[in-house]
Amino acid sequence: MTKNRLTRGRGGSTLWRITYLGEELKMKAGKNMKKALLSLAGIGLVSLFSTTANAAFVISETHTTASGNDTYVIRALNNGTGGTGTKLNGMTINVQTVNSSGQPISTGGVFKFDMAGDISGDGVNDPNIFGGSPTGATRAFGSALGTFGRIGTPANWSGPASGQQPQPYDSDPDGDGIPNSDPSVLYGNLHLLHIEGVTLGPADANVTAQPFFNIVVPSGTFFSVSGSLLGDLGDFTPITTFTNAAVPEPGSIAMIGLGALSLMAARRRTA
Ligand SMILES: [Ca+2]
Ligand SMILES: [Ca+2]
Repeated sequence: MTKNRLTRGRGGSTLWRITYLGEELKMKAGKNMKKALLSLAGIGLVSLFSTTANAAFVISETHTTASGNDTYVIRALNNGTGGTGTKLNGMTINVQTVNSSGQPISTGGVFKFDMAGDISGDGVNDPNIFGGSPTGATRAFGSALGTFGRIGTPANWSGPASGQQPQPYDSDPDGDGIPNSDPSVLYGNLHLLHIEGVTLGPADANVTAQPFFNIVVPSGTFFSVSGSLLGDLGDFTPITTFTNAAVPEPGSIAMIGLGALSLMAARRRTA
């Protein structure tokens, strides 16, 4: 961890730039810094969800919290340097709930789904895991209503090309108008979702990172995103598995603790 003092604000407050595991954080010295450093040391480590570069696709996220749930939007930038072109055209992605060490879990917090619509038209509501395709209500990325995976608009989305798990995602997979199952049971306790497919019209992704997954979980739930993405050139390219879970090295935690103590001591001396 490295730290640099940036500015001296009003009232003697100091803005620090702290680089930790490649993530640059800015924070004011004082009680907010203590809180932030405690957070870094293993409590509520959402801020460690660092940008990940791999081959061609640069993965990033933004998130909001409302009504007890966290909503994450996962995006990919195809920057034109890895032989995959400049667009985002397909994905094979798993989202998995994990514990604080990044290991898969099958209990506790689950992915939330938008179960407000009957996509298969049999009178039983279905989870909208494609954000609106084919006939469900369109959901914008950032929607707190539920988890879905999609590239481009629902109209362009041709996925899943060959699969999603679990199946079925709709209540009438044979299309006879008679419900086969109630997906709210299966999708009401889900810790792993797999979606694969391609778009008909690839999204330009070299200037603005394009969203491909909207993830809604109970606040504080950790998850991982893994799989591969397809640009307009080349084949599917694996992305580095990344997670919002805290997996700092023990030595780093000790360094943060020491840093926090010394910074707070310095703060007291200058107060
Ligand atoms: Ca249905
Ligand atoms: Ca049926």
